Amino acid sequence: MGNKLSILGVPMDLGQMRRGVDMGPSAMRYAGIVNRLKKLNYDVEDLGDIRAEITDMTQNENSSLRNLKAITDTSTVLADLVGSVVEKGRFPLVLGGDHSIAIGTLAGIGRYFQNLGVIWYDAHGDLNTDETSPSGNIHGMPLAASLGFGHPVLTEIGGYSPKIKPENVVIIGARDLDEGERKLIREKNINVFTMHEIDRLGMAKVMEQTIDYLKDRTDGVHLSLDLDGLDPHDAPGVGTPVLGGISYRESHLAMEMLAESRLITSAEFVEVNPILDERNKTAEVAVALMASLFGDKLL
Ligand code: B3U
Ligand code: MN
Ligand code: MN
Repeated sequence: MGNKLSILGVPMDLGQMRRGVDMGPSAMRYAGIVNRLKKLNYDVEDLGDIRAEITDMTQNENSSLRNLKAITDTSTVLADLVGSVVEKGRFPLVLGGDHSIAIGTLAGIGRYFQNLGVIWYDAHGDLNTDETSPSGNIHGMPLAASLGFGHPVLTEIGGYSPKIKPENVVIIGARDLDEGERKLIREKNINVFTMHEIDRLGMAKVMEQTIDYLKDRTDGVHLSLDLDGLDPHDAPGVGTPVLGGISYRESHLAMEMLAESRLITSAEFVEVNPILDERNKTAEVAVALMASLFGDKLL
């Protein structure tokens, strides 16, 4: 990771049903992300928010892919912008928005790497397709779409597919997987550290194994961090909280170990919903984790 960062906000809330997650980028800015990173001696450029499509959610033309057109249009704009950040030799730091934005982020980054690794830090697998999704919510599909599975309108965003390979993905924190997601994980042999493994091994071992595995086989690693990967006690401001999650402390350790590894080449922090939050706590947690990811240490 160099020392030039570009922050890009994506006020998208159409990938799921709870309004308010479009205010995530503002909440993270309010929690001080720009100054925090400047203090760590980064050259920080805030590109502001992209214009996300807005639509009346009651007008869902397709209940197995809700708001498909609006999400596709926004993802295409996002992919181009993220691509231009990479071209300038800067690190893209994307602030969501719901997790559907990862389709655009990965579409923007994927073409610059032969073997892009992905760390998917999340309570969920986000490995549904329009055929397996129980909800039709696209924020449950971005990892599948980026791997090339699902509806072609989603998998072809950015004009190529797939963006990433199953063997370069590591999911951390999973504890709510749908049947179709489990099947895909088994079929494609996707690496998953569920909460069971995190409890058994401890976060230090989980991150050691993740880093060891990815460092030899990838030429860049994207961190896609869904705040619902954390326990809802630590990150209450998310649309689909799942009990029994990763703690704040474990998450800091994970980010610090990633900083030490110098593997991460792009990142996004998603699903911060200020309307469901307690006094902006979840945005503050997100900002604290970003600071650790970018090398903040006590000593
Ligand atoms: N797997 C479920 C629920 C879900 C996915 N991502 C979130 N929730 N945040 C689905 O709707 O696909
Ligand atoms: Mn997610
Ligand atoms: Mn999630």
